[in-house]
Amino acid sequence: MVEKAKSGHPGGAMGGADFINVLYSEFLEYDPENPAWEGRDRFFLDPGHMSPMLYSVLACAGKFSLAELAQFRQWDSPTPGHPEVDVLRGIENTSGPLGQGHTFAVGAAIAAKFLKARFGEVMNQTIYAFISDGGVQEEISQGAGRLAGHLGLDNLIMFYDSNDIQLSTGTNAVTSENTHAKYEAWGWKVIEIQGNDPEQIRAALNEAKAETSKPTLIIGKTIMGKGAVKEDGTNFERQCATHGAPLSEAGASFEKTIKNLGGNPENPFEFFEETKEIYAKRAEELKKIVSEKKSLKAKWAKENPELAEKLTEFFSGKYPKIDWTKIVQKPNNSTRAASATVLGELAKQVENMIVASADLSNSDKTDGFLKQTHALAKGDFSGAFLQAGVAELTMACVAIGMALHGGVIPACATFFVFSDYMKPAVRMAALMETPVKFIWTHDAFRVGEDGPTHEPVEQEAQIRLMEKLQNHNGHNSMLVLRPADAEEATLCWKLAMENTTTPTGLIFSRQNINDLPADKREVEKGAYIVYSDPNPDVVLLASGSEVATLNEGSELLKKDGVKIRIVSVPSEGLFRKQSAEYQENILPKNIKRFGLTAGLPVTLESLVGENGKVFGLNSFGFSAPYKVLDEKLGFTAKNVYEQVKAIL
Ligand SMILES: Cc1ncc(C[n+]2csc(CCOP(=O)(O)OP(=O)(O)O)c2C)c(N)n1
Ligand SMILES: [Mg+2]
Repeated sequence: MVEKAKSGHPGGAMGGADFINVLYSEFLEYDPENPAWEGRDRFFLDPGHMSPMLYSVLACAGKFSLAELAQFRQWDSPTPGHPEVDVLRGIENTSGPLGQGHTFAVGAAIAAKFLKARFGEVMNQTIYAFISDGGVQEEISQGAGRLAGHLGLDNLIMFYDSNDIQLSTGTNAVTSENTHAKYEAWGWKVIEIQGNDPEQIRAALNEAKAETSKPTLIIGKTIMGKGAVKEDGTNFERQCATHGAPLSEAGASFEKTIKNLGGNPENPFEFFEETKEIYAKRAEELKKIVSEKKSLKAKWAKENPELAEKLTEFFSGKYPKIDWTKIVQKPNNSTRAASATVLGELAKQVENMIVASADLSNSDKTDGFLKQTHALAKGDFSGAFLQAGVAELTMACVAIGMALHGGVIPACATFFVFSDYMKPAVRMAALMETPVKFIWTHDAFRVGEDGPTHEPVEQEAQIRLMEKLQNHNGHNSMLVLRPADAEEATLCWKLAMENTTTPTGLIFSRQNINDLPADKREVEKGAYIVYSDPNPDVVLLASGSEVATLNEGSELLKKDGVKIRIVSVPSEGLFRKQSAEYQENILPKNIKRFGLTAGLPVTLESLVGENGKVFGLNSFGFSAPYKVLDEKLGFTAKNVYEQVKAIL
């Protein structure tokens, strides 16, 4: 595949192929007739560059044709360079950014435990992960390893393709850690094998499956570029050069290598007879395994009709039934506290929601949810809250893994400034169209005394870029909502729950906000008129708590006879999806605009345009009580008045 594409990564895939072949032909339980069957085992690949290995076993299992393999890395082919989630083809996750794939597996294993605690044996599955040297080195593996060990995820089996070679060097150039001891210290069972020996792979997988209290790491010592030979027939294995270049380019002979491996260099795209037999036999076995599991489930469903209905509902991925009238907000509250009110009700009404926090539950107010449930713990997955520890990227990937598993609705929370630690995962959630809810509180410099390290400035502009990036379905790849008061917070949460096709970011304030005078908050349009005089002279627009500041400033402007309109923009991305007519109604072209943002001015510049002005923050901020910062930085009614007067 790599040779034909003239690009790709053959070496790692050649070394890892033995493991994945044994896994798919003997262990992984799935339904060949119904790839989306919720009870299937899951396989999560971490090193996406080893995609040829995955596409190949999936081709053996009938999910790809040889012609599709030959289209590797080409325009519009189902075999892109790095695999992209496609459950119908057996691909559970998009992989490529090292470290994330195996962390998704940890999330999936948590979701599986959560569901098993509620539905019993019908949700008994094994989650497999495949990691390589790169993934082990990525910092996120610390979080994933810690959490999996701490929670005793005995349904998780991870194979470590330990070929001692990475992209530009041998691993010995960068690490001398004892990976075996490290995972053991985290509470894993660790087995070491020769990773190209099918007997040892089989034995290790059986041992791992029998484990009942810990996740298992199988360290497989594998051979990079297994079987590669040079033109003169001498060995060309364990060469760094085969990591990322076709064999012929790396210094091996493609023809001789194919021959050495038993293939036909004239026609390398071919199933060997024995391979066909192995996979045909597996297909028969799977039929039996699946029909047994399904009849067990049918019996269970008959005995537990309500549970069975619930299971179907959980896996429908649809917007759950929520009675929003139960949510009553206190006046003039912070939006994080308003979010806690919503979460408290969601905990009661949405039984398959799992909320996580990176050690900030009492600050990010996910404790509103936690108070109605309890944390997940080793041996007890009856709760619905994940204490993720201080590990934002891990938490984000775990939440994504839960969503990929299906059956649960994950949300995760931290301070907005630390969304920086999560951005690579947010991007993957957006690419994979996983509907994770990212809760970010302490939305602006008003964290005050904590100072510039904790004051988000450029974060809103940065995360809103994801609203402008389209996913494969041509939709905004993410929904980003920053509500302007407590009532808007409820409505934004409603939009987040209704959004089952992309991730949602919810940005909440730390400080209290005065309620807006709006009668009707049309947050679903992305922007709406909070207040308007007839024939306004100026439109004041903002998101979040700045809307309330505009409102205060407008009182001073009105005293001067200025006619104003105030617009709240919880989501520019959503607003831009409305009809041109709606957009024009809200922001008429011929009226001057003034934008106020606690973020970088660029956050609002495209909405305000040239015929107006944005007042924002151009620096990292300062350490002081937030009311002092409001004064010093100009986030006051008086400054709004002065700024607006200056442009009129
Ligand atoms: C987050 C991230 N950083 C860097 C890369 C680029 N990259 C791809 S593979 C690789 C190293 C691979 O080493 P290993 O995982 O051992 O794979 P092998 O060389 O054995 O195939 C690197 C640095 C990446 N894909 N993701
Ligand atoms: Mg390696």
